[in-house]
Amino acid sequence: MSKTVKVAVTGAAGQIGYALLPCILRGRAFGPDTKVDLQLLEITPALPALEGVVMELDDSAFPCLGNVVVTDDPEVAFDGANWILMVGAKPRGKGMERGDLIRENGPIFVGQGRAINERAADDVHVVVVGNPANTNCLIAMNNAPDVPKERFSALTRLDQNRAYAQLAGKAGVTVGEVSNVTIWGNHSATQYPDAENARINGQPAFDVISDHDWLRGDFITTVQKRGAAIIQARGKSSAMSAGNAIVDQVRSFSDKTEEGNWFSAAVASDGSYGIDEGLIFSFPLVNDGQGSYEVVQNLPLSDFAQEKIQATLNELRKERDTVADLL
Ligand code: NAX
Repeated sequence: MSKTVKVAVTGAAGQIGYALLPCILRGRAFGPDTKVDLQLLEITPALPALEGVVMELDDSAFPCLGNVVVTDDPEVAFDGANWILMVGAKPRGKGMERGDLIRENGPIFVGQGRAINERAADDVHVVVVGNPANTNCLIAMNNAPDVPKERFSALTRLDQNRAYAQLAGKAGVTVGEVSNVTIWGNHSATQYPDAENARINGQPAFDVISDHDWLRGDFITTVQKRGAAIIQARGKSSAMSAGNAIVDQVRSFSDKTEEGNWFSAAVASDGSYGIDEGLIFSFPLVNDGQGSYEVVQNLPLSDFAQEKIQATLNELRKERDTVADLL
């Protein structure tokens, strides 16, 4: 193994953790020649289940697997971590509103944000998955003032992957022929999956797919509500596709973006497209492969698109107000 990376995963005994850890250890996230030291965080009652997951990791004989730490202390889990994948969060209970969930999970990200600030490696990157992902990320970032804001992102890659799959299916092509899809805004039902700037085999998606009502209607709502459709069908929320998307997002923040394409992730706004600075908002991004990324500028946005973006922005502003005391 040529190098070692320390990866902390929170909520590691949950169902996404179970799908994510093998993806990482098969070398997809950091390459087959990188040894991965895992630092797995859970709440105390879930530690026995997490021990069971570690037994399965051992039994998988992954050549990449280095040391494994199992803990219920964020300071231990984040110690020297180069990547922190924040999957752990309380699930939305029956009758709970989104606002209740935000207040329920917010404090977790205050404590864990502080632990990142104190203990993580200087080059740490953080990906927040636990919902409400954008606002949890905002809280963690604001409680880790010594870590550059650009190192924090919330997961909207699953939404992007869902949008790729929908467009490919409609056009009768493979997902590899789809590009330039953007998820704007919040990882929630207000997100705006943008087909107006998307391409299929290099051509505008609106030229390739003649059913424009679908592009402006069912395409958007299918992506927005895909999580609920999976729960309806499977009785459980997305886990395999979520684990896969987390690895995709890690890669996108590590590798140079393919020429002419971009990827979506929710990051601290730099004011681009009129989005409030510092708000965690999903944008089209390109990575230079040298450790920094930029928001793709000047994408044309129709009145329809602007209205959608305004709606998801309004939701994120409201979420920010709900947790103002935690920032
Ligand atoms: P699970 O309930 O299976 O697992 C969550 C795990 O987090 C549990 O094992 C729990 O013990 C642990 N946990 C709770 N509080 C913790 C804390 N303070 N510190 C450490 N661990 C803690 O949920 P799972 O299906 O794995 O989903 C995890 C999170 O991802 C949820 O919040 C879910 O809503 C969110 N999702 C986000 C997605 C995204 O695209 N951003 C998509 C998938 C997923 O729905």
